[in-house]
Amino acid sequence: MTFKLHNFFRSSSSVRLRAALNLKGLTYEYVPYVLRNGETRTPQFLAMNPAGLVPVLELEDGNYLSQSLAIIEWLEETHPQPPLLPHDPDSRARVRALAYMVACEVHPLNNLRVLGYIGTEFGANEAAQKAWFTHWVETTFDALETMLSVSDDTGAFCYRDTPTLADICLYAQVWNNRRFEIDMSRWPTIEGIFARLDALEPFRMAAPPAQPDAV
Ligand SMILES: N[C@@H](CCC(=O)N[C@@H](CS)C(=O)NCC(=O)O)C(=O)O
Repeated sequence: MTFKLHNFFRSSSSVRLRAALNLKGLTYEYVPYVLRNGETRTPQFLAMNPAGLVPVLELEDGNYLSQSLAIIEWLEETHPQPPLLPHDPDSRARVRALAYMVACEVHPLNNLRVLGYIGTEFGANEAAQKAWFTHWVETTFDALETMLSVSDDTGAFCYRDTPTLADICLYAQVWNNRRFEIDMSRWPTIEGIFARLDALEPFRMAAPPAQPDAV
């Protein structure tokens, strides 16, 4: 199966999807968009995803999938190996909870259009936008650090010793944090997990600097 991945090198939801595709050994054609130039607001892009957001995964049959977590769950169903979720329901719920903490509680408050909106509508300058970004990262990363540091389920990665959906979301968010120079030493467990993920080829190759449109 040949996929076309409509995405942007620095987009953390794109990092998530690239990591999932790489972990499952799936190849894809890389189609880049420059978000700041409005390239996801064109009629052609909106026909693929009316929300005007990357990533979009174009399938061989011409179908377009949007929302990184929905796409990753689709991959999990259609290409189950290696699994990105544990087997038993309790563990799956834990992994999803860790993943959603990043994907639902940090990222939506801190993405480009939100930072742009608080800038244009509420006069938040660069320093204020950074303070906003940092606040929402700290709020959830403090909780994540506690959840990960006290649990016997935490291993080399968020759940034992094999990467899961939780690691995919965490890895992508830490790259975002780096852009805003967030001090990661406040969260030693997360810092350790990130370093171990970053040593793995499927993650390293999904990271922003490894992409063809990286600047
Ligand atoms: N929940 C969506 C988030 C998608 C999203 O926010 N994408 C960002 C890049 S990470 C985007 O396209 N931003 C363009 C904009 O904010 O205008 C997902 O997981 O796919």
